Amino acid sequence: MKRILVTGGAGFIGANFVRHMIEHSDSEITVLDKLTYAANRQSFEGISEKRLSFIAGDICDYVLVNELVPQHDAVVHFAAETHNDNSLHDPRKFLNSNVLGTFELLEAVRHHGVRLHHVSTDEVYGDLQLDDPQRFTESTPYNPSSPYSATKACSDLLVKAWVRSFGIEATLSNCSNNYGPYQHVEKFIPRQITNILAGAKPKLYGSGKNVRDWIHASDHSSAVQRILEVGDTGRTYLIGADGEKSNLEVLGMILGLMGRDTDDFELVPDRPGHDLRYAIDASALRSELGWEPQYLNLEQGLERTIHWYQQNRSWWEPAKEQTELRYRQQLHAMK
Ligand code: NAD
Ligand code: TDX
Repeated sequence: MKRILVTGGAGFIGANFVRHMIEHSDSEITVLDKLTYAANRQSFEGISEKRLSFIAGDICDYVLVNELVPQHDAVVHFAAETHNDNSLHDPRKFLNSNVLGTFELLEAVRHHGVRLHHVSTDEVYGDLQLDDPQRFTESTPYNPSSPYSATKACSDLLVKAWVRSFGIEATLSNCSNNYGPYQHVEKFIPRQITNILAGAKPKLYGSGKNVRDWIHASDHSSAVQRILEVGDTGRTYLIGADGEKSNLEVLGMILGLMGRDTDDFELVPDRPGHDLRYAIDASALRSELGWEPQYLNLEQGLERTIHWYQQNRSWWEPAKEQTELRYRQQLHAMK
């Protein structure tokens, strides 16, 4: 697969994927990204223009999508509105980009006969109890909780329907919570790291008992590459790295690694409808495609991530104030 169109490549995981593919393949990449608040073109610094072209545009733009898709051997679809808290306050954008945008891409790959990989989330399965011995598998029924996860579930179902009804060549993946460099400061881990760096207290929702199953974005990238290269058409692969931790535990690690007391944070009101626990069983990906994650120790991965945010203040500082203002406005609207 020589020419790959990466939608949403200026966002967190898309940028990590582009960097991964530049290093681990000889593909030429085109990024199509609308440059929403979540995008950052600085994430491409240092990448040669011979390997990467950038198009600022919307996946909902029928004309643009139909011009770009046939120029590529595959589309890897990351573009989406991705933040649960935002979806509770302004869901319309989520319907447009996540559902209608995916529809436009599906129609384009159908008409032009191009391979698609659709990137999705474990949140489509809803949540698990803390003591449930089960983890999500590809046969877990869909049961999304938030407007964000409902739109991602909808986009997954569209892809499955286009495979069955029109025979498009597509694969899907549902991944657990990612962390690593280039993640927007609205998300849990970078928000807390940058709060500490900016002299503010970390903010923990509710009791902090909620569990997330953390995977480094470079491991997500290597899994997507493997699926793209050898995955079976029509299949869904769950991606995870056995990284379950409560939010309180993760925050404790960040505080400890940054030389603070582990109780030096603020409890803030909980997210409405807050999913309790996510957990992925990725054994099919490991046994069938031979994929293995490289980051097996969350504390070491967090240490590197903290170092990255310390060294790259110019990447995140411009978004910090606006993000915290948005959080204060959302809290006010909830009262
Ligand atoms: P992000 O918010 O950091 O980046 C999303 C990117 O998509 C941004 O650059 C934005 O400008 C672009 N975009 C949004 N709407 C667009 C549109 N209409 N047209 C073109 N570009 C558009 O998101 P992320 O965390 O990198 O997530 C990427 C994908 O991975 C999403 O599909 C998300 O559902 C999925 N995912 C994320 C996680 C996670 O932990 N972050 C876990 C599993 C799956
Ligand atoms: O300030 C905070 N304090 C806090 O306690 C924030 C921003 C979050 N949290 C909690 C809420 C969640 O339990 O931390 C956990 C992680 O929150 P987010 O980073 O908002 O991620 P989450 O809602 O779990 O969703 C993420 O993983 C799945 C991504 O944002 C999604 O795009 C992805 O699909």
